[in-house]
Amino acid sequence: MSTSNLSTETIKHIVANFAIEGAIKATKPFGSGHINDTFLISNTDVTCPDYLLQRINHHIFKDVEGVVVNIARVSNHLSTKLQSEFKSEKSVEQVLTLIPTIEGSLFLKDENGNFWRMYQFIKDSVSYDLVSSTKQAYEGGEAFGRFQLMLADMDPSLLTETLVDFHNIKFRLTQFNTALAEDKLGRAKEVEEEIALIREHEDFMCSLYQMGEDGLLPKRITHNDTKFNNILFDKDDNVICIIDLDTVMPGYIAYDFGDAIRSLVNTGEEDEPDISKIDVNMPLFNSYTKGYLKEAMNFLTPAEVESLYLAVFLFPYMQAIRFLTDYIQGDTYYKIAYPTHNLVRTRSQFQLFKKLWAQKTVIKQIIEENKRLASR
Ligand code: ADP
Ligand code: GN1
Ligand code: MG
Repeated sequence: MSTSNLSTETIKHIVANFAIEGAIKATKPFGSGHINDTFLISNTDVTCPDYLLQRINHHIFKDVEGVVVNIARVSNHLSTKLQSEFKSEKSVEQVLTLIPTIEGSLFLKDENGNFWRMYQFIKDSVSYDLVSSTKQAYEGGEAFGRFQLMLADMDPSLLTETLVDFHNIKFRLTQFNTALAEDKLGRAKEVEEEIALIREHEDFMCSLYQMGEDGLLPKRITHNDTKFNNILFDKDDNVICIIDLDTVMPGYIAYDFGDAIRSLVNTGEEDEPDISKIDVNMPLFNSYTKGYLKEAMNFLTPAEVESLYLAVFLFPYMQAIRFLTDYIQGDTYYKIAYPTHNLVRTRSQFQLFKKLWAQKTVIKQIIEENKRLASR
């Protein structure tokens, strides 16, 4: 079901279950996420907050309670940190506020079996699908670095691994190979070039996984969906809040670096059909890395720093495989706007990967240089 199938009456009926202040003025579909459905609930009372209602895709997030408990635990930890040691540096930074139901639960299961949760809406904020300035990139890098830093002393075993193997490339390759073997819709013949590209780079792409298997990378609490549009900025491009915490769980820190870079450096949209528009904006890469390492060098091990480079290539490659797997399987995972949407997304991500791959040396140098600057 898409957001358009949910009537205003249905949304109002759902909202009535949550402990909101004021009264509903209007409801409207919001955001551009591929998995959940989001609605902005505006308030008649200007002294009360607006709200963001989300229907959680429970076909993907099967343990909804685990998801919201993870979010609540992480948000509490971040709030405590921001109120104490981090307060003096950046007092504007905020944390997501979950609004409980009237019965005190962090989510609602409705009579149709749908799952809902609500946040306080952060006013006067913007998020960017396409990044245009090095200031945005630097601030975003710093924010994700601080996010990881503030969580570095929280025990990862306090969180449930709600999506097991989410960023495990071996698992993604197995899923892809299974889809290809079944080839339910006969789509494999359209993607021979993409299959060849996947095979060519498989070994390199498994090297981050291998570092983990070899015990070189600690499991920490990571965000796992660090698309750049999951950062809310104010009108002066200062970060207000990191959002979309559905996937916070134990992971390797390089996951968050790789996924942020994937969405940040691309000069085109994630689903740009004209691949000639896709290139790497290297000044943005440099600024993000600078901001990120300024914070993250406070806790990263040398092996973790080394792993960042691998993630720069792994994330567009793995994202392309995930889109392609969904295309071959018949588009059951990501929302699509037209029949070949997942194929277009695949090609656009592979183009980004190729452009990054062609600049391996420069990418390595930029990480090294910013590591040096942050260590001074
Ligand atoms: P999805 O998983 O579908 O990407 P998000 O949680 O990222 O869902 O929310 C979708 C969009 O809603 C975001 O890109 C952002 O623009 C906006 N948004 C999310 N949470 C808030 C919030 N608490 N306050 C204001 N805007 C928000
Ligand atoms: C999904 O919901 P959204 O759009 O923030 C996906 C991410 C992908 C992203 C690609 C739970 O995120 O992993 O990187 O699409 N989330 C899930 O745009 O699969
Ligand atoms: Mg999002």
